[in-house]
Amino acid sequence: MRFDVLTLFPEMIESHLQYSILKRAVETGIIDVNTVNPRDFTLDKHKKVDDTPYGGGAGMVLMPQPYVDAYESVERQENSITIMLSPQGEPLKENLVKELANYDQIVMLCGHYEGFDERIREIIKPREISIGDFVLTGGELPALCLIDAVSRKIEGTLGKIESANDDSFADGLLEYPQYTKPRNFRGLEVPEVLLNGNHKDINEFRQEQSLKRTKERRPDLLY
Ligand code: 4GO
Repeated sequence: MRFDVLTLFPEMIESHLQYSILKRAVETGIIDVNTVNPRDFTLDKHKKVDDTPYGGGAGMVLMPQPYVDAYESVERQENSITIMLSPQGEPLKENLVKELANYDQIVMLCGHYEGFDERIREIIKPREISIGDFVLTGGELPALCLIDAVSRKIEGTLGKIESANDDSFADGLLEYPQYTKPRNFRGLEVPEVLLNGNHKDINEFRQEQSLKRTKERRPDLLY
């Protein structure tokens, strides 16, 4: 899977890939992340990427030329999708993450400041995706969330593919509680059923706990 990220702050993307599971995925070639900086495509000597909004109002708007030229410089593979990270987008859910994991290339547009000149959307026609109903200063953190969530669906990224099968949302429910050593910590015991090696009982217990948790915390997931 190849990710191409259009961003004015490429270090924000690169720094996140230096740790843990994503670092290993990059090293083993399971994912390949490239950044393109629209500032490198500006035509004026001040390398200006934004300007004040027509009609007035606060903040700065990203100009179309650097973004569109940066976008057109990205070499496109056959099975590729372009995504704009924006609070106005379709909410990112586990099913969408799975769908995106089927592409060979994901091109992402990260904005900053007040957002994009509308003509960037009109020309590039990206699929617009949001990681939640809140506004951030830039699209880089959402892009990283997407890279992270999609990467862990790709075979070979996680140690065992089973570790993704038990995730929250994998079966539409929240994950059951997990325990590790010691058996007693500050008087709190690990549930007995997890210690007796009876896998039928263990599965039943976990299924019950998943359902209980989902009912309490996210009843919206059940209907
Ligand atoms: C995406 C981008 C929030 C999200 C963003 C989100 N804020 N909820 N901010 O996924 C254009 C300028 C959008 C800043 C960007």
